[in-house]
Amino acid sequence: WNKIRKDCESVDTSSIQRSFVNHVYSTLARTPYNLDEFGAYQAAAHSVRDQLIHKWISTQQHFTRSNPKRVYYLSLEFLMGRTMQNCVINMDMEEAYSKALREMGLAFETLYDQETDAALGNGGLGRLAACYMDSLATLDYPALGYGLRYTYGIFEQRIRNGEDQVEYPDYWLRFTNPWEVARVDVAYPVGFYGSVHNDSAGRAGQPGQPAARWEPAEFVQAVAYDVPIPGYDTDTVLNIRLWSSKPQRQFDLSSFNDGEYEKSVAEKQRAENITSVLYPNDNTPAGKELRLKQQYFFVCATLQDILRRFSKLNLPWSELPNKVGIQLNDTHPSLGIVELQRVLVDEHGLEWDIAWALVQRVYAYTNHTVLPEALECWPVSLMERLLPRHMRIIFDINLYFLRSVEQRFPGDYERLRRMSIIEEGHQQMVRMAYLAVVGSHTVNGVARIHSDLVRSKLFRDFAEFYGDDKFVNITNGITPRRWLHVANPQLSALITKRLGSNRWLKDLTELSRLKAFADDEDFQQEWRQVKRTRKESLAEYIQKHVDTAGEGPVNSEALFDVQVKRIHEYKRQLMNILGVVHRYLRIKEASAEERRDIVPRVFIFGGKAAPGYHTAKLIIKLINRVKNVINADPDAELRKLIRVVYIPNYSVTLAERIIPASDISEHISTAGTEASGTSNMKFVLNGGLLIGTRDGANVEIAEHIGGWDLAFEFGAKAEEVDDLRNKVRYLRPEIHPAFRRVVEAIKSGQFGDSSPFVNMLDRLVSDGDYYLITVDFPSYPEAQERVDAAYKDQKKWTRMSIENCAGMGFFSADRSVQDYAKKIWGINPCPPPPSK
Ligand code: 26W
Repeated sequence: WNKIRKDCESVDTSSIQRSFVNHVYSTLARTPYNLDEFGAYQAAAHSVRDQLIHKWISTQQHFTRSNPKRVYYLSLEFLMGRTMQNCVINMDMEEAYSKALREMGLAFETLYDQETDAALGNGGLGRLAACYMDSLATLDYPALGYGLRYTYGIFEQRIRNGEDQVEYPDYWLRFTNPWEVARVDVAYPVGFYGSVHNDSAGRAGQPGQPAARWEPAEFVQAVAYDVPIPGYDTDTVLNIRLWSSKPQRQFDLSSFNDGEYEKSVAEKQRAENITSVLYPNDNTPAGKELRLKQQYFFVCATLQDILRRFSKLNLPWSELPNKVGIQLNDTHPSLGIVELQRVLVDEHGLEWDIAWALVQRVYAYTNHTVLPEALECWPVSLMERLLPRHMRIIFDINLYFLRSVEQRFPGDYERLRRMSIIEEGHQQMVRMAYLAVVGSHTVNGVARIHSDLVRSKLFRDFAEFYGDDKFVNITNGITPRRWLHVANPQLSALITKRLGSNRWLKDLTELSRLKAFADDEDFQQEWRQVKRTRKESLAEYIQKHVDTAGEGPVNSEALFDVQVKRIHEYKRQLMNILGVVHRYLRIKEASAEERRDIVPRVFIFGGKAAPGYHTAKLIIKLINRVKNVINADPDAELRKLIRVVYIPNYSVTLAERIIPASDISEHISTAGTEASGTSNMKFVLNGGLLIGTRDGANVEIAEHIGGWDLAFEFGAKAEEVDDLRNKVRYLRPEIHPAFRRVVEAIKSGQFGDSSPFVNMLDRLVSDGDYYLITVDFPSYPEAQERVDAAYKDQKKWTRMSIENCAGMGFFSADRSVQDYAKKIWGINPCPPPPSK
């Protein structure tokens, strides 16, 4: 067996060719005569998959033998993007595949474009999970990701009539998925609804004797699909296990015999519904029963899997926290806390207190937002119906917790009300964030300023109660493999050439050695050449794939100004487009002489709005209206100076194209609202500069690159925001004339019928400017002027660009996961033994 297996693993040219041809014939049932590009991609993908699976099996065997503490990363989102190129690069097989296929007359690199994104996530949080899996694998950590295998990923966005977002289903599994392994042998039952029965003593839910029996009324099955994740420059291949819901039986025999065929099919449908669609909400809970079902389905199956692995070790329960660490990616999987308590108490007969101490030592919780409307709360009534036993356990957890608070702060009922996991009101609600805090040993924010706000504002009472040690910061990071090496091979090659090795791909702090060349004339030229190439390639994409209404190609000599991210009021795309209008009006009135001094700009927007988020959709409409008018301005000279592009359907794959092409990118959230941001890191890593507020990771990026002299900062500080909001609301300070003029221009109909926008704009200039656009506006165009001035001096600009990139070492996801491993999980790398 071993000898034959070694043979299968070989990646010399002829083995690759044999494997490729074999997949063309026996996997695809095709021949060279009817093999199109997509078929060639599929055969290549299957061949790469074979390689992946060998290493993956070895890794899993090695983990089982070494038996270290493992960490389980629970996330309802994994925004993976494409896989094939990332795989061959991480496994160092790109050249081998390229050569093998080239000899057969095929260009391997052109096949990458055939792959559809795996887009099982909304934005930052889902992409972060994907980056962390790459880093965990690269550093050989014994980790496992868990998620859901949605049949439909994040919707496809199209722009209708040149202005409105419309959503189309993303049926990404249409042509089967070579990057997963169906595990029909790994399946667990998951129950819903039903009733709770007291234990024999009849004291269910009572302190000291809380065991009870839950009899669910409905069962579905969770079936595992495994997605292998190769590390870079290591043989470690980790796993993301995604659950798919299936009916418990193919059909209900009794109803089938009763002739109720339709009913039995309906039951199957209902089961499959659970993992059918990713909720497209970013930062606002859907509040739907199906979403709660997804969450419970997820944690129920995951815990059965984790506990089955633990039970094979034959250890006492007290060992659980020494073998299992569970990281909750936001509150979405926080029912896992309740489920573990239920299993320990009801199914394994542990004492409540003993079980609860174990639960708290197992879980840790990452918070990704402080926006109040984004915090998940579930109605008690819904929870009671869907998960009656869990609801009782939550009440008990809350009871014991509040008793302990009362002990510390006797008689402070106001405090108890504030800290209660159950929010009282006309409808009782479960505050999932509080549940997550109480059930975890550590809570972390995702950038320093964010973690400070988490500790001092969002969970202030909890920090006071538990002490500050429970609340830590782990600044987000990104994988330099995908976000520099794969996305920008030109820059990667230049950096490797200059540093003399590609060690920086595993130790990103190596980039700091680039500082020495920031003023080097030759290096500067090559650096600029890379950026130019990438801008031309994006211009080409826009020309080919974006509806530009015959406006002609964008000028790749112009400054590319990019804002790509989910559309949200707090991210202030509205302020950006109002700034664009301001600039447009200024150029319109400028003399020919003044115009000679203006730096030409292309404003590039991209991002999806949650389908039910009215204001976000309105912002998309406004951006496109402004775009349509500016790009069609009769003044051809003006059109050379300003251009607006909306790139539809922003995705991981598009990000890989757009980010390397940016000169400046916008991270302009109201201070204190963006937890971290991660695209800011990606842009800077690719030599783009930032314009931004003192928010999220912007603050730390500025520090690491050498201060705000190397980035363009503006706007109110987080500490000032509360006062400013009150001021705007109650005192109505004078609105800046430039801002008034912009609003008037839109209201006058200069960008078409203004009626859809009137409300949104009037709110800004009356008392509804919650995100302080009118407050930050004057300083925003000012910061843009500093950008223009800096860009005019190309040497200075290039130096800044190099210094920015050189400072990015800290923002590698490798550093982030090492922080988690040390500060939260207490796990060590488990590298594969050297192969014999
Ligand atoms: C249940 C509704 C819902 C859905 C998603 C609430 C909240 C979310 C996420 C927390 C939204 C999200 O992706 N947050 C982003 O997380 C990134 C990774 O930490 C940060 O970089 C972003 O600043 C943060 O907005």
